[in-house]
Amino acid sequence: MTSNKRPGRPERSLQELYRDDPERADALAWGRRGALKGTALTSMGAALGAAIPFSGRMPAGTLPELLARPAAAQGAGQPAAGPQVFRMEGKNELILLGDRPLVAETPEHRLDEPVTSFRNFFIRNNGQMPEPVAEPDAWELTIDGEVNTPLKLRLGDLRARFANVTMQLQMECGGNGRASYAPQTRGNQWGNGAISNAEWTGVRLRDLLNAAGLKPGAAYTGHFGADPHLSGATDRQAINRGMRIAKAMDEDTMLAFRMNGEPIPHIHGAPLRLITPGWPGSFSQKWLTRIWIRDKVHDGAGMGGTSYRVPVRPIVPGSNDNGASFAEIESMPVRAILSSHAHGARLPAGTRSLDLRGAAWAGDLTAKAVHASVDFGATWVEMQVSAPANRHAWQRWQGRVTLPSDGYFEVWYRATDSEGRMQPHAAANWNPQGYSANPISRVAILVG
Ligand SMILES: Nc1nc2c(c(=O)[nH]1)N[C@H]1C(S)=C(S)[C@@H](COP(=O)(O)O)O[C@H]1N2
Ligand SMILES: [Mo]
Repeated sequence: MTSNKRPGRPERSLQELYRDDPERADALAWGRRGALKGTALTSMGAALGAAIPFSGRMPAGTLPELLARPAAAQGAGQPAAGPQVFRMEGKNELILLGDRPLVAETPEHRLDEPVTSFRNFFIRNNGQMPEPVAEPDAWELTIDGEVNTPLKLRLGDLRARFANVTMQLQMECGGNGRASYAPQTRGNQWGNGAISNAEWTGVRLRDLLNAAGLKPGAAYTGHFGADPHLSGATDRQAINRGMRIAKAMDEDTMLAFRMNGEPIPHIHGAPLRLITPGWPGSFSQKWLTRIWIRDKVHDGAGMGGTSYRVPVRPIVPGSNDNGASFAEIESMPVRAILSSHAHGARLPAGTRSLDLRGAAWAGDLTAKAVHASVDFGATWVEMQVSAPANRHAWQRWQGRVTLPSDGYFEVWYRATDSEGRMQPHAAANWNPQGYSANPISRVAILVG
């Protein structure tokens, strides 16, 4: 505590500074050569509660993750500093991001099941919840617009008339990872937990579209659900998105009526929902009542402008842009989660290896590799990545890393997609609504 030119700052304020002004915090805490200054090292060590064995390998400008993101944000710390918890019968505690509409994220380490259970399934509503129906088989679905024979089908008929298929399918919110954007964008500040991989049973959308007969001009779908708009206005949709016909005709795009072998839970879209795997979750309309086939790009709620659209040429982070020249997000980018260890986990003194596991996925592609590092990215260990259960299912990964001593470590983990694209070091292609952030993830581990 000798060569510090700053006035005596209590350690807590360093943590606050990291949160409020990371650039200034880094400028104060880090030397130009990327080594910690003595005083800052002491402060950080004290704030973290442990020495940092690999501090010499921390790239300049790197915030210790436990300071930037207190462990309570993943449900592992003290409730006082933590986020609001969402409790619902049958579910583990979720992280409440919003209550009107209801938005709740799964803590990343809870996504440790190969098939995501109801207990650990995230929730993203844009409107109010519709009333549950007494007779699911009487639920009606309309397919109209650019078709030769409009269809009006009851769920019972739909199930009996078309081939039933069962698949594990990833469904990820387009805003997953949004909290990693700097500057912060508007929207729910998701960490990595807006991802699911349940086993869905239903019928292929393409079978229905073939039965209805697409007209030559059929270009897009438009999806309608029974959930009322937040305002209660009956002429407005809570969300009303649509996709290119090619994705609607993909053999994995499903009208689902069962999730993990049971009727779909009400909150996840009972009795009938779309599952459009690998694309933003907003394409997976819940409480589905109608699919309108359009002869042009659908223009409902959540379409156009900056909604689910990202710059084709990067824009200045934080700037305004009406999104007119942006492109629709289709296949989601490659990403990995770590489910074996919670952020901020404390392990017994003497622990010298970590058995890591998690999941990886890459939209319509697959993950061909996952690497993990415990020395701030200086060296990486290749993990074993399993094949997906079927196309559009996530892939589980596992592997072991070794530690040289007790202390503060960070597990960095990143996936590479089947076309060789790797998760970037920081959230890229900043956009006003914060979609498609997939930077390398970091989880802090304290040994001893
Ligand atoms: N009818 C309807 N469908 C919807 C939504 C909605 O608000 N209403 N939200 C969408 C969004 S943005 C996502 S990410 C997923 C979330 O599905 P879940 O709540 O089952 O996790 O549903 C999509 N389908
Ligand atoms: Mo979403």
